[in-house]
Amino acid sequence: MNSPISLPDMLEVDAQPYPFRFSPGHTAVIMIDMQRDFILPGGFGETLGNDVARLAPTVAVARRLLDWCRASGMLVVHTKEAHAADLSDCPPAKLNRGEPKLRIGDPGTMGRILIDGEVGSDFVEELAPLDGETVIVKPGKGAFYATELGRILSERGITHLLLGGVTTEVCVQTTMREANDRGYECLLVEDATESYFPQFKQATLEMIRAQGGIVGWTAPLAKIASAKSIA
Ligand code: C5J
Repeated sequence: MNSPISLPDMLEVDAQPYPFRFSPGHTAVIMIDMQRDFILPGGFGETLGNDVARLAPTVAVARRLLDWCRASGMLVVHTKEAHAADLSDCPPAKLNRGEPKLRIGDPGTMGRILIDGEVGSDFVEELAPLDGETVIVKPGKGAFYATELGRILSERGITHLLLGGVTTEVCVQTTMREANDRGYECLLVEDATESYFPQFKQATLEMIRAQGGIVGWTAPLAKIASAKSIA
């Protein structure tokens, strides 16, 4: 584990649609659903008919983002979309939607699809949480719905969020919109997020930062890593 380095009180990132300012001590990184079920063959993403290989390159960037945030002493939060073994937290509308090869709870090559505690629902190895980091298990797309996330952030005095993870237009965007409505200033790290549909990723980035940042900001990791210290 990296030892915390001393970072200035306020940083400015060259982001879109305009510079994003944040204090690492009041900022959390939220890494959304970097689970085998979405990233590896045999999981939930693939059962829905998606080409999961599209997500693989994001893993290394997400790791660099986490490491930068860890080194800055920021709060690190990992989310996973997963359900109780008895499916009591999975509404029929979610369970029965579409015509997947396997439904949530069915046995797959990595255990039962999208069930908490199964191998498939766990994080890819490179992005495993470190001791003491916060893990939120969420039954929905948004990380605030039916979870303790809001309470945890507010107890830690968090005002700003950096977001990454998968998939951009589903769980990541939903969480960013939930956070925006709760008053958080949010930046989505462009290359630390990915979608099965490149056009949906692009549209999401544009929607977020349109109209003067109606949902928030976006920037690639390189711009975060080269954030300027400001007085
Ligand atoms: C999806 C997610 N795509 N984590 N979940 O169903 O974005």
